[in-house]
Amino acid sequence: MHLLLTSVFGPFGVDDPFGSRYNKMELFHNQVTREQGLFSFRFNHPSFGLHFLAENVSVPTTVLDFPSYAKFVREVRSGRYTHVGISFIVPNFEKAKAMAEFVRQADPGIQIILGGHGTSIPESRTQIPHDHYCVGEGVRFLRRIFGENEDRALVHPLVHSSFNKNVMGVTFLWMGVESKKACYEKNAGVDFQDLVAQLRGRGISVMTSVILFEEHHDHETIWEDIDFGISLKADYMQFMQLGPMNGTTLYDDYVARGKMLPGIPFRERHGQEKIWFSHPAFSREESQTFLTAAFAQDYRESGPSY
Ligand code: B12
Repeated sequence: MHLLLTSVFGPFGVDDPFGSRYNKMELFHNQVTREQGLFSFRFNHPSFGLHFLAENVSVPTTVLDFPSYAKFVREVRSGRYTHVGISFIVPNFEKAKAMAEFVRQADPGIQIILGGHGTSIPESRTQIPHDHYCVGEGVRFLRRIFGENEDRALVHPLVHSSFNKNVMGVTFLWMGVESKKACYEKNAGVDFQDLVAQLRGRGISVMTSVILFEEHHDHETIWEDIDFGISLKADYMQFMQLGPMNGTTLYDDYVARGKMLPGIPFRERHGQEKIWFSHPAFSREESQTFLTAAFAQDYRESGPSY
């Protein structure tokens, strides 16, 4: 037996049948420093989940980390593999589907295992060919398939930092501030101004995150949250659109209230272009312009992130 674990194929961040130029496979250039022109960071983050899975099963495993389609095809055709595991998130549904269909057609004897957040949508189960379907944690799931001891201790692989491939301790903290209004229980009573300053004072870089197009936002109040986020003076500032995803209470609530817009492809549900639900105060087009304006405002006030 031999397992191939793969994330979805590139290129990313280009307009093609599988993706769009608004959805790059990068943290900073896509969702943090995107309006900072020349100063925008370019980082490549490995598929942690796959390296974690490979480290924790005994069956010989190869990881393809964001391969080209050609490389994926070559690997599947090598004849080495009895199982191919595809990891994907919802916006990459079409890529996972194309990959699984290729495996089926190239060698029907290979067992296909689907995993990752993309398995939370029912369409993955019904439209993507598979033999095994993993929702949630994958180590035990794979150990079960390969007849291994499910309770063996978990080992964390050594994953190099995306920055200079360093191996570091905690030097960076990403904090979900979400909104000035403390709409979420986790943030009630937190003095973010103080918290960010304390962490930075101890040498920890902080990224704060604010969610735009929450229900209480209109054309004025959205700026209160944008300005609040910027005022915290973190090292990095992320703005993300509210994005109802299957399996969440928000999604169920919006479906029940008829707020989900029909016909928006999965590849457009990523949070850095247009919202995919109906908002009382913003059209889809406005959600794109306000998001861009938020990033631009942060750049104007705070300068480049460093
Ligand atoms: C790191 C990260 C990234 C990194 C790297 C992603 C990567 N491939 O590793 C970067 C910055 C590139 C990234 C980008 C994006 N991300 Co991201 N990311 C994360 C984050 C914070 C952690 C992922 C992680 O490594 N977890 C740790 C590992 C161990 O867990 P895991 O990957 O889930 O894997 C476990 C299981 O899922 C399962 N599993 C996974 N794969 C497989 C495969 C098989 C075969 C099996 C059996 C099991 C299995 O087993 C693993 C071990 O238990 C998550 C949030 C979260 N808490 O998970 C969001 C998250 C995955 N990202 C998300 C999104 C939306 C995006 C973007 C679209 C955002 C954007 N607009 O920029 C882009 C993607 C761009 C694109 N072109 O596709 C969403 C996905 C939502 C969904 N329901 O699909 C998440 C859940 C955040 C959120 N709550 O919205 N992301």
